[in-house]
Amino acid sequence: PVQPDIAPPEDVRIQIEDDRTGLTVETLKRAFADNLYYIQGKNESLATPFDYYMALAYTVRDRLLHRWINTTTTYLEQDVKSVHYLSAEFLMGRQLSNNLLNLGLYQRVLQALHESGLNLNDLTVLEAEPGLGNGGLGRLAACFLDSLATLEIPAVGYGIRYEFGIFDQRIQDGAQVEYPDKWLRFGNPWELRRPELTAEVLFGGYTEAYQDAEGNYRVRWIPERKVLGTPYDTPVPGYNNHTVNVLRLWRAGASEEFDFRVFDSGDYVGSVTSKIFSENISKVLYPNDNTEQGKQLRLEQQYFFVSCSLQDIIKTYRRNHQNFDQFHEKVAIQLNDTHPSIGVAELMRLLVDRYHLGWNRAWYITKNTFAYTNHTLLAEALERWPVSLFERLLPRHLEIIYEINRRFLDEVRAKYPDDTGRLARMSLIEEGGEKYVRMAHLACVGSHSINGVAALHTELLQQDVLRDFYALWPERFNNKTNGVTPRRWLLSSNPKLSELITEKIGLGWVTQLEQFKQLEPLVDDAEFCQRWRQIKQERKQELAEYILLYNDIVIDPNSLFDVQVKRLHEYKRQLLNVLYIITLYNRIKKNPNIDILPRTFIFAGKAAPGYFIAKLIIKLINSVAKVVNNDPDVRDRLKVVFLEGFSVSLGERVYPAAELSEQISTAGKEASGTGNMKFAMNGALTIGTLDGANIEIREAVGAENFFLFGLTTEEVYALKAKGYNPMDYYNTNGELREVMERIASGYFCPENPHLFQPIVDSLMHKDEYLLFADYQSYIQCQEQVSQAYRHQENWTRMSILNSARMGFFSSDRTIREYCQDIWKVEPVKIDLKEYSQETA
Ligand code: B1N
Repeated sequence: PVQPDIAPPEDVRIQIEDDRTGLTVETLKRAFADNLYYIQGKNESLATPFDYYMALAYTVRDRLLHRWINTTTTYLEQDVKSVHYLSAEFLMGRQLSNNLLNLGLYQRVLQALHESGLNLNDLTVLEAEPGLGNGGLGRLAACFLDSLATLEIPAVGYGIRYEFGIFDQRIQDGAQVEYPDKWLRFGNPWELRRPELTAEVLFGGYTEAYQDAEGNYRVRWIPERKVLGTPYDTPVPGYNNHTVNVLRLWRAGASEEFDFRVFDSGDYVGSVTSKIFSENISKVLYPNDNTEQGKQLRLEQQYFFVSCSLQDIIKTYRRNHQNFDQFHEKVAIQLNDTHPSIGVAELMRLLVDRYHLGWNRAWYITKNTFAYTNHTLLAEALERWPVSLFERLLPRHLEIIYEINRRFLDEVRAKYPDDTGRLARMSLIEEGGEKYVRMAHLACVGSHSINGVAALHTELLQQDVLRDFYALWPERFNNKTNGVTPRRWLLSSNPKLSELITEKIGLGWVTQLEQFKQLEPLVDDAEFCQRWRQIKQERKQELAEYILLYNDIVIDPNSLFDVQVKRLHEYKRQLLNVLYIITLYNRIKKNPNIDILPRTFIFAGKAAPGYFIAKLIIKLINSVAKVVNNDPDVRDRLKVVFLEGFSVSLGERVYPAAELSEQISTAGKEASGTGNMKFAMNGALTIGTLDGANIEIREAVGAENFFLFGLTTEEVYALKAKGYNPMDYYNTNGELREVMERIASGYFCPENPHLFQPIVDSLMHKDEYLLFADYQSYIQCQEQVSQAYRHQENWTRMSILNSARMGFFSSDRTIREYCQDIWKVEPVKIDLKEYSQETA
């Protein structure tokens, strides 16, 4: 709301008002009333707040449409090169506010609603969040779409329209309980169904060789079943321009309402069941972050959306081209991790089997079209599919993968004669016991670019997980440090801070975040610092009210807000944070009068439903909370809060209120992190390890404005190599021992004293993520944090410097780098000339 709305163009202002395009307060009001009546079928005396939300959403969507149509037409007519971002996840967050801000309509809609006696915020919170992703990977895809549209880059996001997104998390009796996410229950006003663009996807069956009329050897795939994919399009407007790109999500359906052969034979139920099988493909998002489940349905999902998307891309390309000669010059496809990497084999199949290109030509086009982003080094997340499953589900693709592998291994053999170890390591097929297809290898071989998501991560890819590929093709590797969009993560979620910043440096930062460095001199401006501090205080106050409402916990808005919000995973070490809380608790129990900085520890995050230890950690956090929050000795100096249902929307409330950002993963495990960037942009200081993008954040904000602790990646490797024994630390650290004894004693769960034994055992006997090794360093670092927080003026100074130096971490910078180095795409200006002519 801080930026002035874009002025309606002259010609729009004078034309006969159109309820679907008009941008004045008057037309907005009329359109809103019209949509309420004709779409929701309500008048003011019947309408619920949700009806008002829907009427407003349609009012906004109407105003997106002519920009959207114009953008599509312009791309087609100018035959531009486009980016196609293939991702199994898009965590878009709510659309209404974002679209209002990007369209420059926020103030006028505020006004129009006000004149109708309504409050915009009351309506925006009614929007169901499309939670079509797990965490960082899915949210990154959403930030990228915002930056692509803002940078006026022709781009399409392709994915799956899951009927159920990431589960709804509720905390019952301290434990996570999962509920289905019925986000489509009341309808989705932002999407347009496009049944005319339905694609067919084939599964199963067998292949056979044949000779065509010219005597060429060809292969035919005789599939066993067919599924239809129908696209649902969501507009993606750029900020303050006329570009509206599209997010195209595929929904699976049966190819025939009834299979008549089965129907005739009397198996009515069987025929309906087969329809349900097809619809299952887009039913639910797999709720694992950074781990693979290896389920057949997941491979079906991947192939389903990739095949639909590639057919769609080819269809669009062929509107302007007779042959495939320029395909890679017009089409860039980014693989968001290996989830869409079956695309390499699918494009080869389409080019060779359907369009009859020769293998070498098809391979050249494929390699120059695809690029691959790796998002994790964790072994348990690397995708591999049993060859037997592939054979059953995608027999033709398996043949193509074997042929790609045969030629690839010839290349390896030519460069490294007699190196059978290397051949086995690099092969697309993992041998020895059950055979697997290695999807990361397929992605590497089939792409001209391979990138990691932070400097350290790319370095480790090159030296470790993909070192053989780096040795063979060093020129394919590059780093693209992640970023986040300042539109959602500052302008929209922290309007008061945005207003203050804009007052001082103007609005340019919204698209040029580097301009934030102009804030640096203001750290010496006492009035500015005081206002900065004041705004943080107001956000803390608001979060305190939220916590009172939802958790029924009273927290002190003057305490240090120490926040760890992210997926629950052992490598992220929420447990290390808990060990510190218990350390403080033990100190208080020993000496109730100890001078301790008041702190509120805020956690949020979902655990994969099948991840036993992660769910037990949630239960431990809540059990510790119950004890700490209610022990009179603590005297409210410590509070522990677990917010249920972490989501994009909840993040929008939490980041602006945070003062300390916990980024405490074991060095070498977190590929990048992106929450770390959202916190720092909003003026939180980081306590963190030298992991992922933390390293670059620390370099940017200055070591003196960052709380560093813990082992480096090299030290982690060295410690593991020499044989890590957690008991070495346990035996020599009294406070650590007392913390573990406190947990093991059943103190936090008297009704079930052995409940947390699995956590105790896993730390004492294995401690895979080196919590004990980093414990002392973390405790000491937290003491430095406490000391620093007592000097409020200097803390505020550090807070401002953190924000001011975050320019690099805008996803606009990341996307500019992808465009220049990988995609070779240029901005395309969209003007609304055509619209003016039509309506003049
Ligand atoms: O991708 C983010 C990074 O900032 C995080 O560090 C990284 O952990 C995250 C399988 C994943 N890596 N891998 C996944 C998600 C779902 C799934 O089924 C793996 N998520 C990340 C953005 O680069």
